[in-house]
Amino acid sequence: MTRLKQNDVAEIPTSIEGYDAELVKITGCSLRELAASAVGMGMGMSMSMSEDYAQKLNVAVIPMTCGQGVIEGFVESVASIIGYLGYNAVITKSRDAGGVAEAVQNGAEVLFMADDDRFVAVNLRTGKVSDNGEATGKGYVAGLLHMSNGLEGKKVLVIGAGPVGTGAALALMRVGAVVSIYDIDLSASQRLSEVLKIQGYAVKIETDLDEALNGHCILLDACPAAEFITPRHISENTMLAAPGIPLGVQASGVAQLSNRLLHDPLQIGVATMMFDVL
Ligand code: 2YG
Repeated sequence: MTRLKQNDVAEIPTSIEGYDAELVKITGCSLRELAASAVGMGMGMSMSMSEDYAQKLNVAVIPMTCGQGVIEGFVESVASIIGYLGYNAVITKSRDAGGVAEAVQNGAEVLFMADDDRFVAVNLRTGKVSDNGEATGKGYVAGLLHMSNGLEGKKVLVIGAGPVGTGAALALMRVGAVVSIYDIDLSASQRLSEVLKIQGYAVKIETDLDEALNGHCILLDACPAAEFITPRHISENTMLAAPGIPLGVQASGVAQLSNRLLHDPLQIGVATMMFDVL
């Protein structure tokens, strides 16, 4: 998982409305609709749940100083995304254990916190836990589903067999996509293939990235490499879902893809985590 930098998240709180308008243009869904569909909630249930639920539900976002420490703007961005969805999100004054204690004492029901390895949301009342990697994978598949008017029987290439790629592959199998996996580490692809086989799903393992990119129009970039997708991999049918930073496609490719590119540093993952723990 790539560590975000301050300038990856600095604008999120002030640009969330514009971001959502862009998301509607690309997927036809708002952030709330997309996250709700990612966790299998019909709009009715999630709207009603989130309407009356929103006023009451208290969410705390807790800065964590361990490892490489806090990222300037990270908790502010997480809180602004949750607030935009209609929930009461508060950043704790204290950090780490003190922040957890403060959140619980102030009656928070859902906690969001991230160290260098895990970014989780926990629902103290139900015990539900949502991991950012898996939630991001699910959220981006929901986006692809809306962008492609259904993925049943369609070939999708997942690049990266880590937490995001795993969440995405599982969500893709559930909607009937024909999934291929590429990871620079073949054993990671094999492990993911095993996980999916246990759940009754068969995937194809790709061993040559260039060949795999040339053989697929629907791509889900779940790997930390930058700019490995070049214009010659992109046709007018190419659709790219690219969660997080860095973006795997070169600037010229971004222009070619225009609104067939779904990409953000944090929003879809956080919004899906929120609905995941409701
Ligand atoms: O509390 C803080 O400010 C820091 N302890 C947050 C550290 C987050 C580190 N993780 C990442 O930057 C990413 N894995 C977060 C999720 C990326 C979403 N695609």
